[in-house]
Amino acid sequence: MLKEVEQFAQEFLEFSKDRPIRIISHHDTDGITSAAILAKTFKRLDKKFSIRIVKGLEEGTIKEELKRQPKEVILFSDLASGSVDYFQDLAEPIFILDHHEIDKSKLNDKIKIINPHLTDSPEDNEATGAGICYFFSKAISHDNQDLASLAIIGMIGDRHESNLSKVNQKIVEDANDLKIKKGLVIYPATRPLRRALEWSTSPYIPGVTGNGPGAMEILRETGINFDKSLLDLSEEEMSKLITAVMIRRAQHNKESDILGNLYILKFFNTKEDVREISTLVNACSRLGYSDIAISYCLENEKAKTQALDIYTEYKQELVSGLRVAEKMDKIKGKGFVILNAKDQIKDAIVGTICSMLSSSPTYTEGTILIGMAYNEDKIKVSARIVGQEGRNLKEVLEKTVIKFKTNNPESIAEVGGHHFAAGCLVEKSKEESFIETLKKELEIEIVKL
Ligand SMILES: [Mn+2]
Repeated sequence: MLKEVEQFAQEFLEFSKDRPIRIISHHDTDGITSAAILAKTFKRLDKKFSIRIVKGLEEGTIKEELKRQPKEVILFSDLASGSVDYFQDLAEPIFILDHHEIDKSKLNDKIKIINPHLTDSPEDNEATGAGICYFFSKAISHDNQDLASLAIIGMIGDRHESNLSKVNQKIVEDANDLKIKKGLVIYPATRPLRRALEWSTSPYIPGVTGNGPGAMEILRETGINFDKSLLDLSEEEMSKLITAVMIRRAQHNKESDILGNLYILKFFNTKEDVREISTLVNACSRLGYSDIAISYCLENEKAKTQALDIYTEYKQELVSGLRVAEKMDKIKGKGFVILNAKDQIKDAIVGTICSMLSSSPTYTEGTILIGMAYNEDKIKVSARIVGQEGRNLKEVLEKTVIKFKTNNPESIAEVGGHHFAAGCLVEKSKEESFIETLKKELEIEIVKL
């Protein structure tokens, strides 16, 4: 893939010689770090550019952006592979750095693209949007090697760290400031454990998560100093703590859920846990402050203060959202739970709330959790599964939407995601009809098992 990236970079530089660049990127951590890498790269080249961050690429957005041609050069990062349908009659080439699934048959010579799925060995080349942007940046100049840290943040954001592909391994080697330590995957690993344990929602630790005295108790029991961070622990202390957490999670006794690598980076000149940075960036962007998220990634001091404020607000929002979700009336069926929060939980966090609930011991493995929240005239639907086994959620939602559309042909409902986390948007006016279809689909799937 790296050879192809080099060629792509040459072609891109040639084509953008006298034109400003328009970067269009995704609103999650991977997309934000992608945009930050590109911004820094073009700044260093003294090139003019602008950035637009979007939740998804809708037809309207694409049309709007293509109007900027031929004055500007369009570069998509961490998205657009799923939108090749809209790129069939291009007058000018567009450039894409992305890792999402793609339909090869719809490519044409106006679509300039780097995507691991299009290479000879997709597995070796498995990378995130930020990873691909990093290779692009490094192909332009070796001096951009310092941007590997941003690619690492994107990698954690998209959860690529548990099984590093060959190219991801390269990024890890390039990131000079990165430290990796095996241990309990509670974050931030850089802060006092009494706090980190209390705030740990993933993994969820019964009696400790959200429970200050419980967090102190587990530390007392293991003889660990309250103010030590995970990073400070000796091997012996780490294994004692792991045992104590495992005992409290007896019903979920899978080591793989709580053990892994801790990633520590130097950021704003202090050691930071990459999981924490990633969550913070994601929070800022999802709450509508993608500009602050990008500036924070570029280590702007003013943005740091703002980003930390937003992050605090976000954590409070999550805690109150969790409370709402726990108290709310739910639609329960065999193997599934639907939380229709309407306007009681923000659409931006309903997916995160479902993820948090899916790691709590309230529900049995394999249970499908569906969260629904209003987003103006639409409803955001998020599906998560408890544990790591069970039905393919993207398929469940896709089948639901197909059936839903036979009764509601004018609906614009669209599904995104993957096996363990999927979502869709559907018209608010069709709420009842959608829930009915969804329930039927969830019940059918159970019969098959
Ligand atoms: Mn991504």
